[in-house]
This record gives sequence, structure tokens and C-alpha cells, in this order.
Amino acid sequence: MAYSDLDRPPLDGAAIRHALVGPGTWWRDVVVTARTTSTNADLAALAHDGAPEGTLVTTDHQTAGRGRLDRRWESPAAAAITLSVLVRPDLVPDARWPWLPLLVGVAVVEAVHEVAGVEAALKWPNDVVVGDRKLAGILLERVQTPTGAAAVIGVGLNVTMRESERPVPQATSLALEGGRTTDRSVVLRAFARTFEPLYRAWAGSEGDASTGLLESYVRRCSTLGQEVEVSLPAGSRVQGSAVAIDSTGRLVVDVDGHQQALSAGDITHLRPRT
Ligand code: BT5
Repeated sequence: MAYSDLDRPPLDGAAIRHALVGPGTWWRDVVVTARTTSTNADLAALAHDGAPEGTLVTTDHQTAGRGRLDRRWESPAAAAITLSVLVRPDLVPDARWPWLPLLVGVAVVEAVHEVAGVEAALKWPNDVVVGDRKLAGILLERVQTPTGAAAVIGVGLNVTMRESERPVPQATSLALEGGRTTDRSVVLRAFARTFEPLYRAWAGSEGDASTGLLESYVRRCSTLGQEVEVSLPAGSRVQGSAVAIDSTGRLVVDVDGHQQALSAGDITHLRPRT
């Protein structure tokens, strides 16, 4: 490892596994690799081979990270957390699965607040932002496996990324935001600890977000109350004010007094309107 990367030690897989997996915890397995193309792709393959809910895959260097809609997620080696979590929410109706990436966003915001003191917010549906700078991205991929439908939820969180390494000008990292820790293991474990109870409560209520998740999400969502312009895949646009999140995690936009609910899967871009 280069001299300049002394602040980027590799993840200690055994220590993370020891901290997360054990009697009474929800986490079942932790897989840590030095390098891979995409942790989401790796975990989808494990899911096909029967990996249980509660499997977490992470890597020091992700070389072909996926974003939404075939976009890319780029992270310098050992400068980010790139992880994927496998869930099998068998009792949750399909219509409520879109809450999963929103729930993960809440866990990321809480974790970086707790261990790094960075106050992030959620840009609907699931960008984790500090001001208008993107700290983390989340990608949900639904997979059919021999034992039923599952979801692979990926998180890319910039930790020690420097200004000169930003893949896009609006990217930021815990280091750039003055986070009090940039130890990836510490942040990863905080995320895992925060995610577990949120997920258990949501899955245990059959995905009913009104039992707490909706309120937690709304409290951290910076999109609500904004004037927004939303681009849809067919090239059309919706302009209006973002007024609510509905029971399935859709954003409700008031367009000239007429309310329109937008699904995360249906939007290409969302921008504040100037
Ligand atoms: C996302 O997509 O934000 C979801 C990113 C999910 C990445 C994780 S990493 C672990 C797991 N394994 C994977 O293969 N993927 C997941 P989207 O909303 O489409 O945003 C992608 C856009 O964010 C790109 O087009 C860039 O503009 C920008 N971007 C790329 N890398 C970035 C970074 N490191 N920080 C901030 N912005 C970035």
C-alpha cells in the first residue's frame, strides 16, 4: 500500500464478523474481499446459492460499482464503504418493498451522525446528502432465488475520498465534511447496528411504515417542502412542490393543486427548482 494511503487500512474481516455475527443478532454472515467488481453482483450470486437473510458483503476496492439506471458508482481503493445486505422480507407485500432503500438511507444518516458527527439528510428517494453534496448512494436490486424473492441493497458511502478524487463535483465524503472518524470499520459497524432494529421493526410489521419508519424518514428528508422538477424516463417532466411521502414510499408532488405520486423506480432525476 502506498505511503499516502496509510490512512486507508484494509477492512479487518474477522473483527467485523466478530462484532456483528453471534447468538441473538440478526446478522448471519459477513464476507469481506480485497477487490471485486460489484458487491451487489456478488451478493446476488450468493443469494441464488441460498445465502440467508442477514448476509453482508463488503470490499476494499469496488471496480465496477453500479448506480441506478445503468449509472456507475465510483470509489477509490479503500476510501469508501461499499457494502450490500441481503434481505428476504417474505411477509411484506411487494407494494411496500420500495421502503427498503429508504429505510437503509435512514440507517446511514443515523450512523454517520452517531459515529462521525456528520449531519446528513435524505434527498428522496435515497441519496444521502450534506447540503447539496452527495455523501452516499443506495441501490436496491430485487432478485429471484430458488428459495423465493430477495432484495440486495447496496450502499456506497464516501469516507476518506479527497477533493481531487471526487468522481463528480457534487460528491463529498466524511473526511471532506470534517467527520470525527474516518475509520471504515467503525462506520460500517455503526451502520449495521442501526440498520438491524429498523429492518426488524419494518419487516415485523409487514412493511407498515406508519409504525415509525415514515416519521423517521420524513424527519430526515430535505426534499419535502421544496419546489422540485422531476424527470421521468420517457423524457417528460413534472414540476411542483414536494408535499408528502405516501404509504408505499412514493413522493407526492403538488402540481397546480393536483397531487401526483411518483415511484422511485419511475424517476430519472429530481432537482430543486430555482
Ligand atoms: C446511486 O445511484 O446512488 C446508487 C449507488 C449504489 C452504490 C453501491 S456500492 C455497493 C453496491 N454495489 C454496487 O455495485 N452498487 C452498490 P444513482 O442515484 O444512479 O447515482 C449515480 C450517480 O452518482 C452517478 O451517475 C454519478 O453522478 C454520481 N456518483 C458516482 N460515484 C459517486 C460517488 N462516489 N460519490 C458521489 N456521487 C457519485
